[in-house]
Amino acid sequence: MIKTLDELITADIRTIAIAGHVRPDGDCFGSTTAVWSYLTKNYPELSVSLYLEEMPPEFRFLPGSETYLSEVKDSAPVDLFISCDVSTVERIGVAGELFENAKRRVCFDHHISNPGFADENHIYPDASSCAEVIFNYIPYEKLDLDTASSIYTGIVHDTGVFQQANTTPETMEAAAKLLRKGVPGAWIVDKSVNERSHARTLLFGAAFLRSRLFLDGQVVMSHLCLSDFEKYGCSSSDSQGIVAELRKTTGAEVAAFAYEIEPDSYRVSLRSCEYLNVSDAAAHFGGGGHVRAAGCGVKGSVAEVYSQILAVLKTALENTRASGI
Ligand SMILES: [Mn+2]
Repeated sequence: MIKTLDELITADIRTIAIAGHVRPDGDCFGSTTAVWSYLTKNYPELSVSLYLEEMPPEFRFLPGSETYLSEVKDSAPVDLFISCDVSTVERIGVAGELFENAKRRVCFDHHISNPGFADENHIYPDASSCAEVIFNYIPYEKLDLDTASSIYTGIVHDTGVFQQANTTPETMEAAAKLLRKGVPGAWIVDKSVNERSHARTLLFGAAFLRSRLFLDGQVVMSHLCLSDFEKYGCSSSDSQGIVAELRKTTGAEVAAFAYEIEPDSYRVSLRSCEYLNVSDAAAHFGGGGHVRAAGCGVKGSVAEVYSQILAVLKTALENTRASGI
């Protein structure tokens, strides 16, 4: 097993592709741009391409935001493919075909549901974020400010700004070391987490007004339809953060938030507070994620989505109680 990213760069490697997952989040952007930044600075002789779906404006301060690719233009096999924060092979975003043909495939991740789909898998379910995993593969003395800022961004996003249970002493130690490199921590949080358009504030409001309690208040659930996104001039990625707000509801162990991505096809985000394993619940629908944060796709009308999700959560809550966890 390698200990640093440098050990990946063997003499036979000329071309590298780095990729994150579909519907990228802050950890996906942070971890992939960290690897891209580190490799392009330290190995200028190599051809290093970064593949990402559209990067929203709040992440455009990250390295690579000017040069990333959203489609594969040259499908020649790459010598090394690096996936970051991708939990299953199906979730490799725009660079899927490059993964299939790559000569060597390496995965860095922290998803407990990751089956180890690459040739070499570096999966740490106890790490807060893939960015924290990447931090541990970069020699501290070689860590530059751009790369450090990317890692900090990934950690901030996957921990809900150090508020979630996945924030460990190791996470805080990594964050402290990143700040010592000069990372503008408060600015990154304001720019990429706190700031939002007024349209998005209205979208959040619509979801909050529609939220309801179920199962004796153990579950809080809401949804947004395609028509809502259209009404407020928002895209589905603008709904990120709604489920985390719902989760703050007093008495609710689980928050579920469904948003329509195609007619009668919903993406459902699940968050739990103290004991329910939402990764298992999401797996009922072919999804996955983490113990306290997971997601899945569910087809049907909005009423059907509610009934399917609530049925699985009801059983999961009953089984969890029965096993005394
Ligand atoms: Mn992540």
